[in-house]
Amino acid sequence: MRLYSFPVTPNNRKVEAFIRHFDLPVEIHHVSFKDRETQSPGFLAINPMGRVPALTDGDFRLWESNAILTYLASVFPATRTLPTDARGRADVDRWLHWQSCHLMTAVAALQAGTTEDVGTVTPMLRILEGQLAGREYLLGDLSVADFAICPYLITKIGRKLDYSSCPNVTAWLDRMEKLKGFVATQVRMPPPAA
Ligand SMILES: N[C@@H](CCC(=O)N[C@@H](CS)C(=O)NCC(=O)O)C(=O)O
Repeated sequence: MRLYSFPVTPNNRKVEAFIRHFDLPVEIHHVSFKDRETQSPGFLAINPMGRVPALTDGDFRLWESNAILTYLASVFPATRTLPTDARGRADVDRWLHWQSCHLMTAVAALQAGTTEDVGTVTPMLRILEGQLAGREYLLGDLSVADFAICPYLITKIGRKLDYSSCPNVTAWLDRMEKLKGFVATQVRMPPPAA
């Protein structure tokens, strides 16, 4: 298996963190945007959207980060991160769709500077706060939903949001950042030139 990725964005980090957390046998290839690698005919044959992440597994080609997460969790069931009963699976899907339809849009607008209004993100933090009450992870046990959602909130902008009324979210983010996969995918800035 081969993952095409770019290390600094949440959509890519969620998948890389998952692979590195569970030491999955997936080769990680960092694409070069500078060389327009994602617009090359070879890459467009893998993902016609010309975006990363994308995964190849033999002749199977998969794109969309959350589809990649659930595929990896299915192929490697020892990760125990994707419930197989109908309700458990629907619960995971709910949070994955929520992330891609709502959380990503709101955080991306802040990141792009389109808005400085955190008013759309704050109610989402409250929803997470309620969900995390009495739970260590979003669904109780660690699941792909945690990997999908947390990278948006541990970006530079995400960390600047006001978590003062969300102690459960704060504790969860601290817990997530300490996971092996997230430690391994931290972007370390080069030291300032002397
Ligand atoms: N919904 C997609 C989003 C993929 C996406 O937008 N990837 C960005 C990086 S986070 C990208 O490849 N951008 C390059 C471009 O638009 O040319 C997913 O979750 O995988």
